[in-house]
Amino acid sequence: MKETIKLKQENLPLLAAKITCPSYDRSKIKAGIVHIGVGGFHRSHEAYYTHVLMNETEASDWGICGVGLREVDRKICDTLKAQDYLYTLIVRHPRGDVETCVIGSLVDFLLGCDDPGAVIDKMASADTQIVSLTITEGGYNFNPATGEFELGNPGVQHDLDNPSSPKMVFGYLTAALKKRRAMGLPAFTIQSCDNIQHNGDMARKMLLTFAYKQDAELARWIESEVCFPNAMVDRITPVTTPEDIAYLRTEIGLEDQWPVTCEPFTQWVIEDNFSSGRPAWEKVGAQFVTDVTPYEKMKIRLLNAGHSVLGLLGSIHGHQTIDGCVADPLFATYLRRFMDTEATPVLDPVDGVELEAYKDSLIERFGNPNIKDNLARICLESSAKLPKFLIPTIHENLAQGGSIKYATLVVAAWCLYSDKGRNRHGVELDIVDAMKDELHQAATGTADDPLAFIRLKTIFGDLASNQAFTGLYTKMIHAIYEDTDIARQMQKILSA
Ligand code: CS2
Repeated sequence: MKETIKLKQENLPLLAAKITCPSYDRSKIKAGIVHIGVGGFHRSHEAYYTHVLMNETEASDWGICGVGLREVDRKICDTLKAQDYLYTLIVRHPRGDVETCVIGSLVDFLLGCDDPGAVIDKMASADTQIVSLTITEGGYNFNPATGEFELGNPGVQHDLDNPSSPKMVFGYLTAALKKRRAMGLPAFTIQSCDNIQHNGDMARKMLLTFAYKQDAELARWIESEVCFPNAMVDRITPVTTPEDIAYLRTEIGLEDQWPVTCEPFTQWVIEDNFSSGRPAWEKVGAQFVTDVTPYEKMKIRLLNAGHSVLGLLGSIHGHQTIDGCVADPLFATYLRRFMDTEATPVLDPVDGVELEAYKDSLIERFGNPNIKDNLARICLESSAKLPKFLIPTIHENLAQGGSIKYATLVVAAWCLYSDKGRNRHGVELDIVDAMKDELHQAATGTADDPLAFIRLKTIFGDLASNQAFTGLYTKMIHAIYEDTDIARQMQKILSA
């Protein structure tokens, strides 16, 4: 077997002959950013931009200290630590060319469940100017229908009772800000990188609700001192597979236990609203704007919703991946029709963006055959995603008398998916969702009451009392329960 080199700081000089490595001196980097939620997306996006910035300019104040709050984060913590926080980014182009580079912007990692005080101290240190988040849509702890903070969550009660050993992100942020204020340090920026429209405003609202419960005076300080820039983030990043690890071993002779694979496309549009300093990410492709609203709406309602459309319909049909779906002409046509007739009419114009070209590019990106983006990842936590990605499009079209049939079939398919948990061939589906039991419970009522699923108010709001919706939805429910061949139903809708 070919000899391999372990990914570690001391091996970088050896590795530099085989793969692009950081050109900056990592020993001089200070962690100006603390990032909570070091998944594949953070590593292909914010950490990547920051790494390129360090390669190209003097930016040694902006290293990243990764943070995981829970036991499930132990694996990434241990893996990165054993590699001096280095990892490889594998960028796969549609035609097969592959670019690889070692990313060096992560310089530390702390695990909250082991030592909450260490995480709070790190956030409260004078070096930290930004705390950024990729905690997923569900991590914001909002009620999907009302958008309000869920005070009833037992984790919230725990954090209110134990301010110095919190479990949830808002408990940590509040504790760290309290400490900074007491030390006379300026507030840090809280920078959300999740797929939520107005993600900064959402983070602000959730944090303030929590902080007011804990300490009203501190909450008022947070309200006036902390900036929460809204941002649109984009780079398709599938789950790392054993093949990715094997690829580096055999092609490069590099031993990396947790690389990240992603597509070549990347975009980051950020509102220039920071509490203190920020990296000059605009030098490496990020766009700073005064209002991110049209960009984020366009991306969430077309890309993320498009993913969910393919994810749910494709899962029932038996497709495995997003590129597998768009290689199927029926699914590709259905997706484009959804985008053109339902998503686009409720979007606002975006300066400098031609929507037709944007949609063309999305379908091309989805079709990248070297990005095997599994539908299980796409359908993960649908209960937190659909209320942000898809259901608002239905509401807005209902309000203006627009088409809803393409999106409505997706909701009906979600009911069938939650009810049976199997695809049309009877193969069990890998469903991961914080509301899995409630969704299943509601969906099983469909046989007696076709609207049982959409009566879940926390997700659907008052959709069950909208007759224009329920009439169509009921028909679709009957149709797919009688004939689970979802492709036939899609075909019928396309030709109606
Ligand atoms: C996906 C996103 O989670 C999802 O459902 O739509 O992770 C998507 O791949 C990213 O937002 C792309 O930027």
